Amino acid sequence: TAGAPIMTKAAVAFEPKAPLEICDVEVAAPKAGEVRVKVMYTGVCHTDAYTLGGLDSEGLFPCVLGHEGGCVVESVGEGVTSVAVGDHVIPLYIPECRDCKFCSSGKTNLCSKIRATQGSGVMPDGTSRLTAVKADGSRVPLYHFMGVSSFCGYAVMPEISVAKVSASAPLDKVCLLGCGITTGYGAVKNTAKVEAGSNVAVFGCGAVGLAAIMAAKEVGAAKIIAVDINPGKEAVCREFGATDFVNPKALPEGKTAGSTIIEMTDGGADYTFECVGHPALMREALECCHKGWGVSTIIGVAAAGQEISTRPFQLVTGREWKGSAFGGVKGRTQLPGMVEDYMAGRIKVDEFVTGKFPLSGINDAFTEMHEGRAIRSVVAL
Ligand code: NAD
Ligand code: AHE
Ligand code: ZN
Repeated sequence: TAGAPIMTKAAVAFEPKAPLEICDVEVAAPKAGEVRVKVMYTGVCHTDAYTLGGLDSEGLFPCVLGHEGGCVVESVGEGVTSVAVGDHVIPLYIPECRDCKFCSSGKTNLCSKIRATQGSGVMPDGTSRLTAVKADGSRVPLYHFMGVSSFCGYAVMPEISVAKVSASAPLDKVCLLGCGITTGYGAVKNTAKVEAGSNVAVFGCGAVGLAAIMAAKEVGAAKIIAVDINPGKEAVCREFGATDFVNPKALPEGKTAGSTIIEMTDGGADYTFECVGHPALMREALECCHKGWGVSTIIGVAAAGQEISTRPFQLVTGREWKGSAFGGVKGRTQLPGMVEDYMAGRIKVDEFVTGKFPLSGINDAFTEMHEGRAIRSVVAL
C-alpha cells in the first residue's frame, strides 16, 4: 500500500574496497515532493567503482551505490505532479528543478536545488529512506549515492530527479542513458560543440569515450582518433566511428599518444576528450590540441586530492580547457528525446551492453570492468 515501507534486496557497500553485500533493505515511502521507483535494471559505471574504491572525496559508507537506473514509478508523495504511478523513468544524478539560479541561467545543466544534501548522502529533508535490516533484526541506516542508489530493488528521489521516458523503450537498455552514453555523447554535442570536418581525439574508450566517438561521427568529424591502453578496444572503437586507434603502450620509444596525435593532425586536434580520470592524461589531452583554437574537455573523474597542471602558455596560445558533467544534458527536458533518438535508430545503445548479471552477480560486473572486458554490464534487480 502507498505510504508503507517496502522490503527489497540491495547490493550494499559497507566499506570502501570491500565487495558489495546483498542485503535485505527497507525502503521508506516517498515524502512530499518525492517518488519511489521500482528499479528494473541498472548499469555499472566507472564512477561506482571509483567511489567503492575509496577515491571519492564525497564517498560515504555504508551506502547503496548505482546511478544508471531504468525504473518504473511505484508510488508518489504528496504534491507530486510531473510523474504518476506506472511511468517509466530514468533517475537523474543531476536533477532539473527549472527554478534555481543554475537552471534559469540557460548556461549549464548543473541544477543546484538539492546538490548539498545529495552530496551528503541524504534526501532534501536531511534523512535517508534506506535501512539495511540484518538477520538478527538490527537496523543499519544507509546513505544514498548521487541521489539515485540504483543497486537496490526500489529507490526514492525528489520528482525533479527523474526523467519520464517512453514506456515502449526497453529499460534494460535505456538505463545506460542515465549516465555513460549521455555523458560522452553530450560532451561532444553540448559542451565542446564539435563541428563537421574537425579532428577529434578521445582518450579512454569505455562507455563514455565510445559515446563521444559515436557523437563525433554523427556530427561529421574528419579524423576520430581513439586512444586506449587496452588493444582489445580497437575493433569496437572503429565500429563506433573511430578512424584511427592509438595504443600508448605500443608506440615506438620516445613517442606519446599526444605527440602521435599532433603528427596525425598537422599540429594538433581541434577537440580532445579525457574519459579516464587521470590528471596526466588530462594534461596530454590539452597539450595535443591545436594552437589557437583547440578545445580539450575533461569528463573523467580524478581521485580525491589530485590536481591538473599545464604551462599557462598552453592557454595563452589559444587552447581552451573545459569540463562536462552528464554531457551538459538537462535531464527532464532532454533525456526523453535521447530515448526517442535511440528508438528511431539515430543513436546506439544496445551495442554498449556487453553483459547482463543478476543482482547476486553484481561483484562480477565490477570485475568485468576492471579487467577491461566490459563496455557496460547491466544488472537486473
Ligand atoms: P571505463 O572503465 O568503462 O572505461 C575507461 C577506459 O579508459 C577503458 O577502456 C580503459 O582501458 C581506458 N584507460 C585506462 N587508463 C588509460 C590510459 N592511461 N590511457 C588511455 N586509456 C586508458 O569507464 P567509463 O565508465 O567509460 O568512465 C570513464 C571516466 O569518466 C571515469 O573516470 C568516470 O568516473 C567518468 N565519468 C564522468 C562522468 C561525468 O559526468 N563527468 C560521467 C560518467 C563517467
Ligand atoms: N564527488 C566527486 C566528483 C564526482 C563527479 O565529478 N561526478 C560527476 C558525475 S560522474 C558520473 O559517473 C558529476 O557530474 N559531477 C557533478 C556534481 O555536481 O557532482 C568529488 O570530487 O567530490
Ligand atoms: Zn556514471
